[in-house]
Amino acid sequence: MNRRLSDATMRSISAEVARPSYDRARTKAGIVHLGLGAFHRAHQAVFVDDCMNNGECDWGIVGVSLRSPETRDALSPQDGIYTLSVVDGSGEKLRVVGSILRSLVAPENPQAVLSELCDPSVRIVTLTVTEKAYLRDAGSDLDINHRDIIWDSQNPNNPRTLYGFLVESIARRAAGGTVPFTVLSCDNLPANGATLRRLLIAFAGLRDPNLKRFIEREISCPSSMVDRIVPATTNDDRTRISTALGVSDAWPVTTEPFLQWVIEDDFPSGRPRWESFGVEMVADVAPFEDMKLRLLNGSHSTIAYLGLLSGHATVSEAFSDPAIRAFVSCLWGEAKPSLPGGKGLRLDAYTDELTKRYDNPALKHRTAQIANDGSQKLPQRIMTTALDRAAAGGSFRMLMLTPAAWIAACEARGSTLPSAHFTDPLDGQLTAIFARRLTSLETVRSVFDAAGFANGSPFRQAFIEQVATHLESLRTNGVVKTLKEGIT
Ligand code: CS2
Repeated sequence: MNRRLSDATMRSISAEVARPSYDRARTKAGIVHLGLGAFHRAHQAVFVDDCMNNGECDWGIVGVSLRSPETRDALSPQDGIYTLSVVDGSGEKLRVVGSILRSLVAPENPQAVLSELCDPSVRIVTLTVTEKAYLRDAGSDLDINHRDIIWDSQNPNNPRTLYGFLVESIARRAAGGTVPFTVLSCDNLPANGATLRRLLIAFAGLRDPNLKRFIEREISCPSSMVDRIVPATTNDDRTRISTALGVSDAWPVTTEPFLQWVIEDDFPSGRPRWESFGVEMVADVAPFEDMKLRLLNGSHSTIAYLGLLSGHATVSEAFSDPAIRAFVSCLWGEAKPSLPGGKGLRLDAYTDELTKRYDNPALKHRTAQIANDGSQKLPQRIMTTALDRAAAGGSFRMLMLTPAAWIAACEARGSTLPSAHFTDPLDGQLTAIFARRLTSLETVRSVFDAAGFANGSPFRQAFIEQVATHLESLRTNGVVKTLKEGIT
């Protein structure tokens, strides 16, 4: 199939496929998005497409990849449009999304990105850059010794990091009398807006105290909780979806029906009417964020590592393993008392729904995909939950099985798992630790040191001992026996 999906061919695709009702030639960009991955295209871009379908056509998106050109290379010949495929046991629904107007690759042309960010029509910058792009040190402050942070603080016109781009464009807009944009983090970090703001201010302080004060005074960074499970697109997805369309789509995205976005309503320069399409605009996102990070993401990482150790390639496969399923239920039992509940947050209903979502047989969400970057994810998914439980005198035994499974899965790479099956920013240090063939206790202590887990907490030693007990069991008895003993 040679004809590509594009503005021109969109008219000829199967009538069953939904598509933009607005004229894309008459749209304008109001949002710049940093981190143009599949998640953004199955989540924020869909809500914006809803708003554009409803007549709000000046909120189009300029998508920016901070690293690789693949998404831009796939989308540009298609005029930025792509297919969203929503799957569950009952079938597949296709929709062409038109909200991404153009895409850029930051390392190829940082000036073009700065110029989009300085466009007065742009009033919001959204981000899905993943945990590690926030460049935090072990104490969660800005890693001022990171080479890209040093570069960006000395080369404002040629940035590499999200901070370099944001701070330079904020400065240029201020100098030109353009209203500031709102910066909306959509990453899985606790208090993502406040965290981003703190790091942004720290970076600005490296450049100029006046700029730092300007950001403190003028820049709004609302927090948000985003939720939708979006597996990486496969070639099977490309072929199946292109066949259904009758034209070829080089990068469709496949996802589940579930979709949630909760946003702190603080947009001084305006925003789309997202609330018309199910977005919850609230005063405080924290309870939603904690619930999602601790119950969804915490169990997701757990299923990923236990699944990998048990030979399961996808979440639905791992979750139908009775030992893993029973363990996850106990893990939720241990995590829930750390959450407030109430205020419409019904924790049992939430985990019942999660059970259904994980069971979705049509979603081929690879355990190896979720396993990436564990050292960056476990602090907010597992450690803070355990710290809260410990401080309240509660149990953290189940929770500590997740870091043990993470360490065991990292250790298994190159033997029972392929060597680059998943990756982590700490891989260099982890490989060196494993090469020393240490006892479980020494291994866990070294990994906690490297990752900064529970740093400064009075419970750190108890955590290390509990993780070591689980790791020893995983090493000698395997997953099934460890889980059985872990939940009795
Ligand atoms: C997952 C998340 O890959 C991962 O780490 O846990 O991407 C998860 O699928 C989303 O947060 C769901 O909203």
